[in-house]
Formats: sequence, structure tokens, C-alpha cells
Amino acid sequence: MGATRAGTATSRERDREASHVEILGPNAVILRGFLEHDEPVTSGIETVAARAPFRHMVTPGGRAMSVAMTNCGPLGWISDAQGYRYSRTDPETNLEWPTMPSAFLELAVTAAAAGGFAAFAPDACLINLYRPGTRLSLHQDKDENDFGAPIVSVSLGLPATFLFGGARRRDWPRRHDLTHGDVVVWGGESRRYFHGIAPLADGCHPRLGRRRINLTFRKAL
Ligand code: MD3
Ligand code: FE
Repeated sequence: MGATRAGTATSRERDREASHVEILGPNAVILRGFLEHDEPVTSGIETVAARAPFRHMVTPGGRAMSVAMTNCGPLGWISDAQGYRYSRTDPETNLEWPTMPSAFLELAVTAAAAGGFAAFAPDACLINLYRPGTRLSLHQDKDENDFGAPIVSVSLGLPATFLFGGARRRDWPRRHDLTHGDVVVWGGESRRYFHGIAPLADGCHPRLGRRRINLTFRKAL
């Protein structure tokens, strides 16, 4: 579409564009449809999960999380009775986490740059698996050391309602749909905001079936 028409584009015309940007909050942008070729990413997930299977981690309070998770990269986020933290090894196997597939790293770095963060160097990728009914309650991500680095998230499969609050738990969350191929870059103030995922609605995605998978790239150390 020509630049001269951009200002008058209808929503149907925007739908045909490869990708467009929506502002979510201070230094937070949704890059709609940023992921163009999902195959290298979905096959990367299979490779990672073959060595570090998805599992329901237990919160410090002793409850199994609704989301199933695994990790790749030098550091992986874990939760157990001792608390939340990053670990070099998978507590299920005592092996190092699988290497971050090159397609993951390239996606994270190019998305961060598109969102205004040059030279993003993630050392952790948390992979969340949602089935119909799975939810992630409002929380902050504060187990990372470097709050100057953004978090990049990639949504695959079934659509989800993302809940985006503010700096305080009582800040009423706004709702945003995240669908297959959307990439979000969270930096600045937004990096500390409360957020979550509403219970996943049932459906069947042509590529992923009855699942949603979310990758979050982080600089943990
Ligand atoms: C906003 N994951 O893994 S991705 C998480 O879809 C997490 O699985 C959700 O929240 C998911 O911690 C949401 C979007 C996201 C990720 C991290 C953020 C939004 C964020 C950190 C700070 C602010
Ligand atoms: Fe989070």
C-alpha cells in the first residue's frame, strides 16, 4: 500500500499489511503479525521440548501453575517451594537448558530493534503453553536483574486476551487480543506493570491445534 494512502486505510486494508504497530503503554508496542514464517519457531519449540519437556511448576505457596512451561537459553525461569528464580539447569533433569534456537534469537533481536531497543541480548527464553481454560493471573516480572532491557513476547496458536494493568496491583487492567504472529516489546515503565492472561477460550488453530504458546525473551543476568 502506498504511503499516500496510509492515512485513509480501512481496517480491511490494514489487515492485508504484513505487520503494523500499536502502542500499548509507555515503551510497549504490539507488532501485529511481525512473525511471518512460523515454521522455524514451531520446530524450535519441538526441539526444546524434546529435551526439556513442558511441566507445571509449583508456586512457593504449593500450587501447580495453570500454565505449563519450559525454557531455553543459558538461564531458565523456575518456581518451587523455595521461590521464583533463574537457574542454569533444568531441575527435572539437572541438565543445562537447551540452546536458544537461532530463529528464536533472530526474531527477538529484530523485534526489540523495531520496538526501539537496539542490541537486545536475551539470555533466557521462557516458553508458556496454554490449553483451553489455562490462565495466568496478574503478576509483575521482577526476577530479572536488568530492568533496562525489554522483554519481547511472541504469541503463537489460539488467540488470548492479554490483561495489561499498571504499576499497582489495583490498577484496572485493559484487555488486548494477542493472536498468532503478534510480537510485543515491553520496555521502560511498562516493563514493571502488572499483567496476565484471561482463561484461554477453546478453539482449534490451523498450525498449533488446541493450544497457545507464548515465548518471552528476557535479559535475566
Ligand atoms: C508486560 N507471559 O511469562 S506475554 C510471563 O502470554 C507472561 O504467556 C504472558 O506474563 C503470556 O511472565 C504474557 C506478555 C508479557 C510478558 C512479560 C511482561 C507482558 C509483560 C513483562 C512486563 C510487562
Ligand atoms: Fe509476565
